[in-house]
Amino acid sequence: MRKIWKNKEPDVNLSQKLASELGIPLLVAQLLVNRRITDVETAEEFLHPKLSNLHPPSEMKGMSDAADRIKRAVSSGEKITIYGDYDVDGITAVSMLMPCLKRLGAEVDYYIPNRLDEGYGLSQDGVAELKNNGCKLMITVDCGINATEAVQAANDAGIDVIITDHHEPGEKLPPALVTLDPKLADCGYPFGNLAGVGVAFKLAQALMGDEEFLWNQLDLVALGTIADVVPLVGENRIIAKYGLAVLNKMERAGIRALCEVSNVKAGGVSGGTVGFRLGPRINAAGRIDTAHSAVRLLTTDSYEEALEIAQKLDAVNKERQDIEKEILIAARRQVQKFDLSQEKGLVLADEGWHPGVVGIVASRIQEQYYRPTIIICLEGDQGRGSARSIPEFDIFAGLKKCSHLLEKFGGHKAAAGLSIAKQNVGKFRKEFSRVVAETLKPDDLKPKVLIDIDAAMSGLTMEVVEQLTLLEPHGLGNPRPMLSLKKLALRGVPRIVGKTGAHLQMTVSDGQNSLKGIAFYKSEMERELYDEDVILDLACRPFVNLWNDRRSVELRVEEMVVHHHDAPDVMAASAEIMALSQIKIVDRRNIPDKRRHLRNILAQGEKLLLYVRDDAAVDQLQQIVSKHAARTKLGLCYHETPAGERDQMKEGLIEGELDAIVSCVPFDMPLPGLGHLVFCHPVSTREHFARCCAPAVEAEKPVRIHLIFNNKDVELLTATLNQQYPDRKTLANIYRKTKELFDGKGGSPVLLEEIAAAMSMDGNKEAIISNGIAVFEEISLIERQEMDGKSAVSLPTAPQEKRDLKESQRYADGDRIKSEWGKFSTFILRKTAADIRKMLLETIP
Ligand SMILES: [Mn+2]
Repeated sequence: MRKIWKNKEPDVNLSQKLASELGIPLLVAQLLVNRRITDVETAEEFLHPKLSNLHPPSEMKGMSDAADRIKRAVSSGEKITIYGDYDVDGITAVSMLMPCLKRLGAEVDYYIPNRLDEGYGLSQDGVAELKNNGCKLMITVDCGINATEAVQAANDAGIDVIITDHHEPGEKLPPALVTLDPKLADCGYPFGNLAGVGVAFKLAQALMGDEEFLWNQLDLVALGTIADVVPLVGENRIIAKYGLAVLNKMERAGIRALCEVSNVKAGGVSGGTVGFRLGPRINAAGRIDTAHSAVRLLTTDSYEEALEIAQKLDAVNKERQDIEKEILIAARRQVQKFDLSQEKGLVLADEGWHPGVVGIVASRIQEQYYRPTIIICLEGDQGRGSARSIPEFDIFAGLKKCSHLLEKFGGHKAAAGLSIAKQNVGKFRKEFSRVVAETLKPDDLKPKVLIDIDAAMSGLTMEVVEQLTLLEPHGLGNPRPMLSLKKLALRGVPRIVGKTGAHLQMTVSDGQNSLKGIAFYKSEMERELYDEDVILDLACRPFVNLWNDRRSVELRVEEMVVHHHDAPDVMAASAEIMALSQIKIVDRRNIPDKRRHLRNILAQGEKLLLYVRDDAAVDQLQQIVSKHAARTKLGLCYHETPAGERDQMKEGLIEGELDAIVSCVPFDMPLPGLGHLVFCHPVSTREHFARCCAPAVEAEKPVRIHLIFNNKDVELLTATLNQQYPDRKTLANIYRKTKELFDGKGGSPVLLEEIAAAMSMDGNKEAIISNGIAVFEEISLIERQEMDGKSAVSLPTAPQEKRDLKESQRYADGDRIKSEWGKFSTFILRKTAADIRKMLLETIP
């Protein structure tokens, strides 16, 4: 789906002021302004986060009461239980807070509900279990703010409750002893976006002060904060920044083990690593298995134990990914049956879908189709669903409008959960889609790329790009900067890279500067870049690449728009030159995967002419084509293919009975309607090359001439020519040996295979000897004959006058061709596409 590019257009005056006051590049200042950071002090704090800028925990209402109660429990030896949730936020909160309390001398354990048996959050069942274990004080983390009944049950069981949570409170608060939640209206805390682990950390801070021990727990706080996708601004930014530094030290056994199984190197932990690699593996524990192993992982001192758990989590995560993939495929299949012009909101439902992964699947479907998406797992006559929305649609409000069809629902603008009776799913699908359609404008359903700044390539110096790292870590509320660079040209040949050939590497230029770019998962766009004179607009993120100790600015290309100029060259004078100027050279010399490029060309379904090196290569290519594009109808043209058959092939291609011709000789007759002309291998001379290109010149529309040979093909052609045209020394040896054998047999014919057996030389011996004898035949030194169906030769009995090899046309041709190839091989491999096109212009008659 083509995305809409949305520019933020930062306030230039404000940016300039900020840039000069802070002494930072304008680009960085513009990015700050885009992130609503407009004054010097806030900008300083943002660019250089400091632990000392963390807010005092005492500013949170209830903090000192909570700390007092916990200290009392410690001194009187009351049992404390930390009650957490089974996601990364909850697990890290438990794993962070427990050792802090232990260090204070508390008798403490924890409880995390089982996702599948008990479900989310604080429950009465959980409280009952705590009571049995002798708990006197319960501290919730990342949950509890709406668990009125469970808290009441705890109170009834003689358990005091301290709620620490970051979720939105309901109208009535649970009857806890103390409730810590920055979302409380009267909380008084200056920062409202802490994660659950962040609130728990404030409590730990209140209990412990500014201790080294506490700062070392920031790895877990950052882990939970980033994984919970809270905005990475304010206090969260300080936590993320310092926490990532602790994570990268990898002193915690569990983190080291987790990074080991996730293939993350020391120093390589970024926000993205946490979100996409570490987080999901920790989450896997709660989703499918139990969360306890994850707590154990993050709290053990034994690397061996940690590694064992990490490997288990990794396996569970893979299992989860497999389940997810399966459901995703099934969900996509459902979407494909919809008429998307009608279905503006997607409601997908089926039996047997795993409730633990439908949220992720909903996100993926939402991203792919850019529509609010709800995935429902049906079980019996009930359904449980996960909803994910696009920024343009408030899905919680949308569900509200359909609430008469739902049993339960909850959530916020971007994501929600629901339960529904199976019989209502059909009605709900119609209703929800109608609500979405009523709310949204057509453009709302097109995906957007948010561009920070339309930049100039000249502005992306090493110094500026280096300073962009000051804006890290990125996440919600502080996205990685996205720039647009427009009207760029391609330099050289884009390359398909990566193990599976999924990515595209290219160099782009604004005419003066050029930068290398990598476009992940965009290799299919390669065919749009066939013309070397396309114009590109990029949405990209610049970064400093370190390779072999050399640093360079490069671009990570996220989106690419390709403009073609189709206007004919006005400089061209005659119609003939016009036709020539329309030849497009698609320069893919030394492309790593030739076959893939061939497949791309075949897939376009245009008429093709493919040139290969020799008869054997014609057959090889036929096999490749029939394997990858079985329906392609091929005409095969060999050295000895008679002219009549060639004419038939030509007619066949024009009439559409053939799709392509594979030839090892110049096919120099007009081929109207030809789309592509492909040199799989180089040819030996300039004149030969020009003859091969003749069908392109006479075509009705521009023909693309693809050069897809490589260094090795050039070497092979050298070897082929040496075989086809043996040199003087080789010829002398062949003659001498033949005469020797002939004399030895008393003048009876000698078989070619006898000569071959008697000689040693490199390459295809039989072919070289046969070609050598063809030269001697031309100058009547040797006569060829058939003997029992085999090739044999004899020498004339009459004495011979001395003959010069140059009298043989074949020898003279070979001499000339090899000498021309010596020069032309360098030309065809090294010169630019423009030079090659120019040469064609000059050479084609
Ligand atoms: Mn949370």
